[in-house]
Amino acid sequence: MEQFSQLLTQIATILARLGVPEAYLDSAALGVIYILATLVVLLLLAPVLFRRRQQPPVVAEQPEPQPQDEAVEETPTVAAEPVAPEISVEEVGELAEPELGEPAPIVEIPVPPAVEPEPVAKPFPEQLKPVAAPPSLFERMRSGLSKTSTSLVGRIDSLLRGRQVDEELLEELEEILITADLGMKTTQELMQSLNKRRARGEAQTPEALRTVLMEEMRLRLTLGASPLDLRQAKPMVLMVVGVNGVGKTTTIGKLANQFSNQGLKVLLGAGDTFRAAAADQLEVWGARAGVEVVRHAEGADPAAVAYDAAKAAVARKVDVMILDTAGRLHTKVNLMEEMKKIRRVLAREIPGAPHETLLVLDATTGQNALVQARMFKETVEISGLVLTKLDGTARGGIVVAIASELGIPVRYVGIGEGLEDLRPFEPELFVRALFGRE
Ligand SMILES: Nc1nc2c(ncn2[C@@H]2O[C@H](COP(=O)(O)OP(=O)(O)OP(=O)(O)O)[C@@H](O)[C@H]2O)c(=O)[nH]1
Ligand SMILES: [Mg+2]
Repeated sequence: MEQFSQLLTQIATILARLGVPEAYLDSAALGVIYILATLVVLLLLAPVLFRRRQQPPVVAEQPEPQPQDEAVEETPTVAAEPVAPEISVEEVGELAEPELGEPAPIVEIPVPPAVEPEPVAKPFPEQLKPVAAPPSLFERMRSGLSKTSTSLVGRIDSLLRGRQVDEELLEELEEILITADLGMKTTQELMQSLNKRRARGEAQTPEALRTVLMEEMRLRLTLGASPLDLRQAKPMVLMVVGVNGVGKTTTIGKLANQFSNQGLKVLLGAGDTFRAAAADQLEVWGARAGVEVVRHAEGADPAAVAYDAAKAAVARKVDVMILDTAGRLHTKVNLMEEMKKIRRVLAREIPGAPHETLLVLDATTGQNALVQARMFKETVEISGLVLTKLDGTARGGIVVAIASELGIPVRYVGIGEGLEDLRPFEPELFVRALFGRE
């Protein structure tokens, strides 16, 4: 109290010096003290009021408040979050406090970036993303042959597991080979070779027998195999023949794309004038591969298309000309004669043409493909084979039968509908993929 009256006296003295009349000195000094006291109180309260204004306005928007104990369960997930070191204990307390009793307060809290599940250090996601390596040729072939591999090699492996190599086992093996479309003739030849090698002391264990079988198949596939040589003529003329729906046009599209990617100039002839859609289909493939297509109207003479395509191939100095033809059965004499006429026209325009007549066979037809090939071979000259749709069949053993029985090289195999799914036939790769070992 004494200090207060001293303070009052000091303020009164200052006010007197400032010219305040003596009659008002006491009340003026009291007024000054009142103002000072108010300012001090306001200064003390200011931080609290300021922080309250910064609170998120979620409280009013929330529906039914939750019971206190539920909210208490949620609160520690924020307060105890160890990955938010930037938040001081004080701040966490303040943030969590008004949300107590709210159903989903955590969503509203401005959580610092370190709490996010996605790491902040992700500035160049595209660059950091691992690029999947394209499947190797082996992998591609293996997946294309998976059905045949399961039915043929899968069955052989089950047969050999835990068994001794004896007559009974060999009989069962023979049965598997025949039913996997290797055919009677090829199977018997294979078994004879196996028995000869067993007599020489080879193939005594199941594993050794598997290896010998693999070698014998590879031998048969390799015998007549020779890749197509595109440099034997310019323009090199390919004529593609076969029964309906075996994959002629698709094969031509894939070939055009591959040759063109190799830097060769390619031209396609739409020799299937039987239906307009056939030329349209070839044009789609031509556009995809970026190569030109010579076509006529529906119903036109295919020999006339062959003539125009040959002329254009020479004039435009193309490297490879591929002629599509309508699907035909070898039994239709007029259609087979038509094919001979096309060949004559081509030969007149380009010496030696067609340099390659590719017979396309659908592997899913199994032994039927072998029969078709024999029939075609009797009527026209066939210089190479394409076996399509191996991906869609368990009857891929037919390749071994065809390679060893026909004496015509298998040039390509189709293992899918994609542009890259036509592969030059490589016996070594084929057998390894079939037997599932790289
Ligand atoms: N899965 C698979 N399908 C193929 C393959 N080759 C061709 N095809 C499909 O077989 C069908 C017939 O193919 P096309 O090329 O039209 O057969 P085409 O011999 O020209 O038929 P036509 O002109 O009617 O005689 C199409 O659906 C192709 O996508 C292959 O290797 N694998
Ligand atoms: Mg076609």
